[in-house]
Amino acid sequence: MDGRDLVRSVKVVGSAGAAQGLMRVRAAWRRRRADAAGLPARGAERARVPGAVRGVEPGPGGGVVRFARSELRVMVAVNGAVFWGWDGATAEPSYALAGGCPEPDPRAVLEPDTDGGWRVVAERVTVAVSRHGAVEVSTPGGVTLRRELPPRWWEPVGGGAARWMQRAEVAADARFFGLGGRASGPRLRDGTYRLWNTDPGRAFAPGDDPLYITMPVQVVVADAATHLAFYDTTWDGTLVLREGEEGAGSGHDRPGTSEVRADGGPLRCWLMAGPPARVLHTWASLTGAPALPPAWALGHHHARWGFGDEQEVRRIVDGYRVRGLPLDAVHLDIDHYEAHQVFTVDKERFPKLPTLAEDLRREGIRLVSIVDPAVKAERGNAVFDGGRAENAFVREASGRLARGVVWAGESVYPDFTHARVRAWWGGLYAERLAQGFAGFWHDMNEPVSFTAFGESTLPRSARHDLEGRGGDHREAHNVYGLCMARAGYEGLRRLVPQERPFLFSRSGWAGMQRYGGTWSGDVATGWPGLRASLSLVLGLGLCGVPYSGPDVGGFDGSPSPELYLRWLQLAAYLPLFRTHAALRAGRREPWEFGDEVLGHARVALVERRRLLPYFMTLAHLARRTGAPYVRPVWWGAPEDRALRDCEDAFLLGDALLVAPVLGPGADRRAVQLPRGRWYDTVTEQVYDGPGQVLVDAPLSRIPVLARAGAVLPVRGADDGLELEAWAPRRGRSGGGLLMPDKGDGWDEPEVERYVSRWEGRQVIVEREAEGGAVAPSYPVRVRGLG
Ligand code: NBV
Repeated sequence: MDGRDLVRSVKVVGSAGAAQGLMRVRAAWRRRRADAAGLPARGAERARVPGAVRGVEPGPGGGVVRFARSELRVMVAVNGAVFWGWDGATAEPSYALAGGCPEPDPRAVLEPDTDGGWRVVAERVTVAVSRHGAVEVSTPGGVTLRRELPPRWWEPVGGGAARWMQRAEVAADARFFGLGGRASGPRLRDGTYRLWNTDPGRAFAPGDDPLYITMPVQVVVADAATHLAFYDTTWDGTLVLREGEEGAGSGHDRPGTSEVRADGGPLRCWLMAGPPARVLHTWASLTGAPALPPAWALGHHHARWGFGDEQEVRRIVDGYRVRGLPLDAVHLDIDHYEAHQVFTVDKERFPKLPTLAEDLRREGIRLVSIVDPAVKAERGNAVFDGGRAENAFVREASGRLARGVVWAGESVYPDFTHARVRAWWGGLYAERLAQGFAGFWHDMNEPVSFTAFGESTLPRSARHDLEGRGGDHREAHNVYGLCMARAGYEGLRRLVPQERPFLFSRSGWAGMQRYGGTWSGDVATGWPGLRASLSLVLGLGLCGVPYSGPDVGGFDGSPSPELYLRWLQLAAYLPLFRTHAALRAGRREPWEFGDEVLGHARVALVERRRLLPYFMTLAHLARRTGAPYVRPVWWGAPEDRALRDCEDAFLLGDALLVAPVLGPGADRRAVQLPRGRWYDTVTEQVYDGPGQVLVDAPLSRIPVLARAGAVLPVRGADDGLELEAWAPRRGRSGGGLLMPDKGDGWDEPEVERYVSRWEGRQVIVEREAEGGAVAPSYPVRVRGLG
């Protein structure tokens, strides 16, 4: 920490000190009073189960099965996804679904099953409903993927939201993934996972759960197939997972179990099965295609809470330039606001922000602004006054504005679940654009209100519009960040229609990928934090959110030079590649860790820039197919159990396998390889999978392996496109894709398909075209020829 950092942090802590302390105590009491008055008292409850089957009513894609005390709607959609909803629950309204409920599959019909049950037989799945309401989904070959036992409800005798519980069984060999961004994954071990978006309030490590993004989305990988199950309720809940055991008691398998409990909301579920790529494709067709970032957002970003002023930003940018380190974006945190108020600028420290932005833009560097949802509740604050005139802020049940406390002091919160409020908020980004910002970083949108005790968010009784349906924060909390992202995204689409919005958000929910990405949040500096970073990116990708990344170096404290370097080397292969740290944390510029680290960091940064066309192609593929850029190593072979249990490596697209170093002192590491031949991309040494191999991992680099036959687009020496091809095995062929992208805008590039094959003693790369293969129009470099 330098002298100026110290002064700044003392100022912040000092000002946060007494005044904020008092505010937080008041806010905590206010919250408690609001809920005491505004929430229905939890009185006596009546338990209920569906009871016995009474009859059916066939309908499109399935139908309704009636039970003594409930009814179950089952529908198989044309995209192969299965929907079921109890108590009359329909697929809509839903914050997750993109284009509404998909069309039912006309070929799927409800027919009687044995034992008085019913079943729907479709092309890819069979859904059997037992006469007491168990729902079993199996493959066409008859292997059970998931068996949901009859649910249970607890209804308040005096009326109100019913709690419910649904227990499911999966294969004994199954592994669980997903549930949003979890620090302890990617494989979710036995335990209880809460479904309530939460700012942990400090830098988090793998033990911290829940975090900013929770989703009732689980990806289950088993020998028979992979499936994704989504319980579409936004209410607070928990998921208890327990892996099964093969040959457990007297040789019988014990199935894996998932038990979901929710405090309310509809009991409804979507399930899609198949190979991982198809599962994610179906999920994206249901919840929306991931937003396509502009090309610059796939480069390197440097952020900092507490840049101080314009001079310091320029000093850092110069630091990158003079050392030949690629830089594509600089992020300004809340300290560039006037007194921490959103949509303002501290004119003393940033007197000419638009000029700074323009100067940076000339060097190819974009400015990104943090955007916090809370608005300082003070007359004269234009956003507050404007929002009041719009009746935009969340109110308590009493009708008073719901006030919380954030950096700027007592604040109010826009109700992003209201279309009119979203439109108003989206318009405010005009001010940011006029300041020269090109991208947006949504923070504190769980949403956070600092509090002396109790939960640091809005009162549960606070009222929300919920798209006109009306409800309270119990239902709106988990989608607050999602709806804020929608407001920002749609605002930017209106304000700059010719550009792709770049937005990433700390909190969110199923479907958030439609509006942008996310980042790790305040990951703790330390080796466990580094591991958590990868867990988050992998888990979110499997939940349909392909663009994310950690704070390189960790959010707090000071990483050792080795840790910093290993973090940077990993993040160079993650979609969001951003260095960031807290106000009082140590420096994070690559030159602050000595010459050796600087040299190796340069290699990682330059390599990332070289891979940009590949990243851009992966971004397009994510949008078209739902496949995340960063995939677990089991992606192509979920039946390989050793891969399923491998958590310390990942596939970047089809071509690369990245094996980061996640602990100190390594100079080699073990890598679990999928089937096929792999080349170390630096030494070109050959490894054959499947199986475990030891590879070199000197401080200078992390192992990155290329798949034999792969063709990937990269940036050549003269900045033009080049194709890098890795020799296929003799007698085999390979290939790869390129989506030529203009960097921004809405042109739909055509997919270019390349094939690699041996011809005599040469490896040839050709482009597939109508009427036969043609020579590529880019230079080709073949590697791995030994
Ligand atoms: O805006 C300040 C920080 C930000 O740097 C960080 O990335 C966010 O996750 N923000 C949280 C609020 C303060 C956290 C202590």
